[in-house]
Amino acid sequence: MKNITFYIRNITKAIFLFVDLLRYKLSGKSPNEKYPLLLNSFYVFGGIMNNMGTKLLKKRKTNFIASKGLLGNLSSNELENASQFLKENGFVVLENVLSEDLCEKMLNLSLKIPGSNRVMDLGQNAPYSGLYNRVSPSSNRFEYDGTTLVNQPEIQEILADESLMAFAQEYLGGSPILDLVSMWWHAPFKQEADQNAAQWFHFDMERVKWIKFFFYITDVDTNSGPHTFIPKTHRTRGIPATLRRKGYVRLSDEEVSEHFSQDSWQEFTGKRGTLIVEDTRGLHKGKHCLTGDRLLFQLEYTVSDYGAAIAIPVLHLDNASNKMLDAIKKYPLTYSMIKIE
Ligand SMILES: O=C(O)CCC(=O)C(=O)O
Ligand SMILES: [Fe+2]
Repeated sequence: MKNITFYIRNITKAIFLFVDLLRYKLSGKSPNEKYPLLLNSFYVFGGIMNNMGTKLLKKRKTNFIASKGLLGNLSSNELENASQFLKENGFVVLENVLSEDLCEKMLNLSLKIPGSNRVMDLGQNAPYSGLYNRVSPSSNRFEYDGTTLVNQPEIQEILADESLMAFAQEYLGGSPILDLVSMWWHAPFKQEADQNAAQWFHFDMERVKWIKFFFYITDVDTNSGPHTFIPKTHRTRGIPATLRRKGYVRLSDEEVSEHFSQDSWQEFTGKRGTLIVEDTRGLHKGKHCLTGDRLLFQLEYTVSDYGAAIAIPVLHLDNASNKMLDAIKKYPLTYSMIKIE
């Protein structure tokens, strides 16, 4: 009886979500207040409503040139294999995507632009905004905001890259919209994994469908905070219901290992310039850092801006490189979640 009421209640919520997705498709307006229904439907149905929402909201594909840019060294066969691997496993690793020179420039940039501390669980550190102190970090995670980043020419090199858009589109099945630009340090401020710093396992769920590009800007070994993913958990019901139904929370290694043995966790060590493309609907974390540190740059592309409210980055035209300006002119939908002024 309890079970029947549970399903009736949640199927009703799924219907409300469907109506809201339809309303959004017709009006193009996302007031976001129905977003908790998307979360709820994921806990209960494990991605079925995300798949439906994707079909409904995805935009017609754009003609990108897949060989133009950072992934241009890969043959079309290699790109296809990488894409297939990503669909099957939820991640794919591509090495030497960023040049040494660009990584060095981004590393230097990270020490010149302001950012802020992620406040730790239990408030173990004080909030801080300013330049990063690599010698004496004051948080497990120090991060830069979207507006600061999109105005930097080094970052625009990556934002305007057509081969990344083509790769994202192949995965998403519709034209990609750039919806997150971020960069952060992992540092051994405290030796334990911090939940607030995304160092415990979790799934992301801000959109119906999205794909993340994680670029390592420093060399990453097992102690310096490698990104970690559990293969195939991005699939529909890939995360067991017992874990999903805990809600939008962080999960300890112990509870995750009851369902997925530690041997199956993919810990990505790699040289700077390495790119991990990942569907973070699957279980993942940034393993906490014990020694050294890690600088990571992240892009997210989505099929639709339906979902959680986020801060929209502002790009000042005076700061835009020619390549960036061309890309904005050519692909306005891709940059529709950046305010350009
Ligand atoms: O730092 C990482 O490797 C993962 C971060 C993450 O999962 C998040 O910010 O949601
Ligand atoms: Fe995450």
